[in-house]
Amino acid sequence: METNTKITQMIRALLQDEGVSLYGFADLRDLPAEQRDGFDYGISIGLALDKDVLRGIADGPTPDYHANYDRLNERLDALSLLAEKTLIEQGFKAQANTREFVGSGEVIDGTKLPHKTVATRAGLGWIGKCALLVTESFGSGIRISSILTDAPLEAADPINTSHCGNCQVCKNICPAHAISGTPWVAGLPREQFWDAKACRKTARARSIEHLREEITLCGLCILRCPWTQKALSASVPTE
Ligand code: B12
Repeated sequence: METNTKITQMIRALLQDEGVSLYGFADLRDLPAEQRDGFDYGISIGLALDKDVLRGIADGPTPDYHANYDRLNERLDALSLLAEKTLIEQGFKAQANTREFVGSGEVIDGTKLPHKTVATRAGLGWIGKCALLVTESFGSGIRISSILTDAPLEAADPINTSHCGNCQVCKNICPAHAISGTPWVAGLPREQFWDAKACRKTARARSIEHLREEITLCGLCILRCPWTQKALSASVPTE
């Protein structure tokens, strides 16, 4: 089907009006149809973490970090549902991959179509050695969500290789030793370069110690990433 400039422009205008920090359109047809629920296209949206809140987590997750985390999650779900509604009103099929629909990190260990996959397919960034999406504008200091659709959006070129180079900062500071240092390429299984169990265990311990709460917050790999540091020192407005 021909890409449709009209719907692409409409969604662009919607997301810009809503003040989304980062967004992109992905052609998902290279992925197995089952993994993408039969949808050919995806929209990746991102909201930057608050800079001051992020600067404050060097010694451990803070109540402000938890509050920012929750607020951005709520907003990402609302924006995903708004984009879904707009696409359906224009006669297309759409599915907002909200936390309610795909689950959240507190209860599951993985989803069949991670938001990060839609983000790299949309050219928003690469996967860092810490297994997070790293972007040029915000580093990994960004929370993301995704919407699937059959609207033939004008998709970006995907990013398939790491831009981390020889940097080992996240590996050296990760309190869970979850990061092997192996650079990501598209398709490399998570387990071959990053230990989710170690991350979850240590993040939980740090959250209990600093927040007295049974949640999975740490964020040191986000804060210390040189790309995040570059964004923190730049004058790019956050949400
Ligand atoms: C389950 C989960 C967890 C689990 C497991 C994490 C994991 N990486 O799997 C635990 C509890 C450990 C966890 C921890 C954290 N999480 Co968490 N988590 C999730 C959740 C709900 C599902 C992730 C999933 O499906 N994992 C399965 C594996 C296989 O996929 P993945 O690692 O996420 O992504 C891989 C694919 O995208 C693949 N990939 C990328 N491009 C392509 C292209 C192709 C062709 C292919 C084949 C593959 C591929 O490479 C990625 C790396 O392995 C997502 C939200 C979502 N629905 O996506 C949030 C999410 C990944 N978490 C997030 C965050 C911020 C964290 C923490 C930093 C928490 C904190 N704030 O302190 C830590 C650190 C996580 C880390 N370093 O990745 C953010 C990441 C944002 C970003 N910039 O990347 C997300 C996206 C939530 C959000 N709304 O923003 N989390």
